[in-house]
Amino acid sequence: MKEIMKEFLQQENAIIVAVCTKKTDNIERKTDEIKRLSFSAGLNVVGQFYQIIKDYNKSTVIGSGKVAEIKEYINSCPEIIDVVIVDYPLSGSQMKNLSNEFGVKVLDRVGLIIDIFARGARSKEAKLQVKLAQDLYVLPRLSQMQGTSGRYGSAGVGMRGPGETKLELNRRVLEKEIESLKSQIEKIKQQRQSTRKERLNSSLPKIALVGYTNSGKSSLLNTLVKENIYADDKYFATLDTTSRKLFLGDNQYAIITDTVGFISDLPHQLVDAFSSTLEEAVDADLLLHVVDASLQQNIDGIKEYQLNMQITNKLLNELGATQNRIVVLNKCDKLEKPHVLQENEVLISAKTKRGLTDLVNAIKTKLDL
Ligand SMILES: Nc1nc2c(ncn2[C@@H]2O[C@H](COP(=O)(O)OP(=O)(O)OP(=O)(O)O)[C@@H](O)[C@H]2O)c(=O)[nH]1
Ligand SMILES: [Mg+2]
Repeated sequence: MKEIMKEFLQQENAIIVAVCTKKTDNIERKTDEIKRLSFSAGLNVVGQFYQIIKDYNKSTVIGSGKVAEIKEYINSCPEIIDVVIVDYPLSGSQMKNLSNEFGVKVLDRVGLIIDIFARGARSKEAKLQVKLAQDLYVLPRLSQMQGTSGRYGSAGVGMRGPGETKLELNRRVLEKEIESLKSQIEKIKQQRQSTRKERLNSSLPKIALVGYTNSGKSSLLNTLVKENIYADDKYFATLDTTSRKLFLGDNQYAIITDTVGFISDLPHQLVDAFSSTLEEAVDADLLLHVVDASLQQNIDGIKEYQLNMQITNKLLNELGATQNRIVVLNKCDKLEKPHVLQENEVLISAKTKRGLTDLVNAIKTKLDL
């Protein structure tokens, strides 16, 4: 009966395990974020656990007591559990050990984020980049994943998208595929650079929308250019770069670009694979750093939206983005208390359109128009 129900629903059931290693880690935020990531990967979260790690267990990361507790839950749960998501980077052997203990597939945060990207990739370039990220993720784990009694061999979370068949491959073939993907991506990059030159020649100033995932970048672009680009209440709704012409009044225009969102611990495989897209996106005259200002929860002395800003700034620095920026505090319609604006900040709502005139004026000032 359980099997019939599951086949009917076609949604995988997951258990999530939040792992805190630092005093500063906030369990609630970690749990909430891994839950949202799981939801964005189409998973049905049926159980949640957490562990604060002091003495790190080399073979399973989480302690044996916690492993036993989760195992017990899986065995007694009326639902069939398909996957356990551990919010910690796992090596191949740790994945294998945990998977053998639980009797189900085990995925870490990196694998989960790559899976969300794999589900969402639409353009040829995004698909190649995701496939490269998947291959880079699987390569050091290949033998262990193959050795886990076929648990990773089937479809489902962690196995979907452009890289579906890779577990049948041997190491050498996978390495060759990685080289081929890199050269295909490089070719597309060169093509992009020549169209970029054409765009630069058009001499319009360039603006890039950057920020934490789900902050409202695509919604803002839609509001500004009156379009209907995909925006959704889930993580990583946008994976492709979209550019539009933005009217700033008085016969003045700019090119505005929306791109993939950031998150804490964005897998380096994804940053590497998407580097050309990310670099191009942030290579603008002006950055609009979009922030979900409604995330007001206090996390160890700092508000959640400020923490997201710090994470975005760190990633921007790593990408070498140093240019002018405006901090766009979005979702002000959800704010309960008035916000005291700092220098370079604009308060808006992409939903209700509040503050848009202030934003356009700030853009014009920064661009010297
Ligand atoms: N209340 C409110 N919701 C908003 C506002 N702007 C965006 N949202 C909602 O926030 C969610 C995320 O919006 P997106 O525009 O997809 O966010 P994004 O930054 O493009 O996200 P990714 O592409 O996933 O990185 C959607 O459900 C939007 O409807 C706003 O001003 N107010
Ligand atoms: Mg988006």
